[in-house]
Amino acid sequence: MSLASNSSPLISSETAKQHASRDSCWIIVHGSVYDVTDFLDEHPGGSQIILKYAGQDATEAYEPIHPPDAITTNLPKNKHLGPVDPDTIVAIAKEVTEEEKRRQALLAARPPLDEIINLHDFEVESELPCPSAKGWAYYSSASDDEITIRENRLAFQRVWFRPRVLRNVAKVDWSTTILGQKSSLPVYISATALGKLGHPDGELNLTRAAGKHGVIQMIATLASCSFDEIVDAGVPGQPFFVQLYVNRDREITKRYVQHAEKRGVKGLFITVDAPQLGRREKDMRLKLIGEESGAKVQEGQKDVPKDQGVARAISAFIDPSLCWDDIPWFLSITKIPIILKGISTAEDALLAYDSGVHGIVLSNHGGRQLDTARSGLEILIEVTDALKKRGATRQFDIFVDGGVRRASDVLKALALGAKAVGVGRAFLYAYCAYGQPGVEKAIQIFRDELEMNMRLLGVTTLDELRPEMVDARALNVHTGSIAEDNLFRGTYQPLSLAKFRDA
Ligand code: 173
Repeated sequence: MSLASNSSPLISSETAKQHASRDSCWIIVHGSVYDVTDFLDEHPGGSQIILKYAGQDATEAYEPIHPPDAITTNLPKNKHLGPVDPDTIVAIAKEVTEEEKRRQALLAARPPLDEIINLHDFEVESELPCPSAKGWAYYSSASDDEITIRENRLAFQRVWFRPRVLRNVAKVDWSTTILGQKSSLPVYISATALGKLGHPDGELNLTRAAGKHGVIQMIATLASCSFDEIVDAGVPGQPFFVQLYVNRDREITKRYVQHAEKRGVKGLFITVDAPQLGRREKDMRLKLIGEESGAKVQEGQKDVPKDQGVARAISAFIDPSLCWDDIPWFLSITKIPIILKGISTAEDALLAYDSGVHGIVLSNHGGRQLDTARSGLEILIEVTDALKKRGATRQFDIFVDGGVRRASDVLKALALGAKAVGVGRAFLYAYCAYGQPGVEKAIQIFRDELEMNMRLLGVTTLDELRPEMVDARALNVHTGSIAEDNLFRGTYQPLSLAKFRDA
């Protein structure tokens, strides 16, 4: 749908084509023509990527990386030139790209969904239909040597169960409340950005599955679908959380938060572990935003080398000066419960408690930020100990994310004091490969595994979980061996090094 005024005359695509230079650059997005000449140097992804589409329809390249309203809100009204004449657009024959042909062939070759029996399966399969190898590289990559992303799995395997028996587990119930909201699982869908790189419907796959099965979705600031599109796609009363990257311009952040509050969002998860984005080398090597990108990492900074990857290119607005002193301001602008996402030590957990926020997520951002940071699960023990020593009595929820792929992982985290856990990639991969039914299947897998694991552990409700039900003595011992044929190993691809050019 075009937001340009209905009264604007139609612009032929031939006319648009004549504005294909740095001096006069028009592009077509969602059927409307925009004059982006003056915006070229301000584009966070650099000017080259826009110039590649100068005079042409840029919708396909634009869609996965921007919310639909990004261009209409960022560009002054007088640069919205009007609707393109649809007859002239049809005249431009659209070629099916090699990439799209490859994706279609891979989609056709997927295993049927009923052959997917665990969450690792999605991780392997989603590589195939991801619209581009570059999208896959963006999602799957983690920082530097990708040690932390692997540790997130390994940590769960250093915790062992101490199951109780003969406890009448005929009926088990794994439902809970998260920030006062009913949830059918002790798991919420954590924020992941740029969903349309993985599936044409992007994050709406999550919204629809979550609404149907009573699971809570955290909406990413940098989702491909706009915040309102996602909330509008929910069933009546469907609870949402929102993830927040804090803008250098606090007025923008304030408007975003207050809009979220008006739309009924139930939890504000402020990301605190990303004052600068980690270097994700798979993403950098594939140069998602194009050979010629020259993306700007930060405002006021000259074009950076072309290998920075998409996430860095579009994160220029994030404020690296965010600090503890800002917390009272956040508490003053909204009544939504505030959770700090990305706490990694007991010291910071205590600061968060003292600051008055409602909770924390012990997280290393899926291994995408500081490599060799510890797993959320490991931090959980020192945090619960520290809060106990402090004599903490007020409601203060602790969440954990990173590497959760099994109900047994969830139960370990809950036994050690987490209220619920976040799962990002596994749900994302489920929809890359299978759309909404994939996400529903992932939820079903959690349910099936929770039922079995709770019975075998000897608990009928989640509040019966206790630290004594696990042996976590090895958790902070960062050595030890894992069976070579462990399923999760197959899901991580080897990193590569720079290659010699062919002679
Ligand atoms: O992990 C990420 O990739 C992420 O959080 C992000 C940050 C900025 C832009 C896009 C994604």
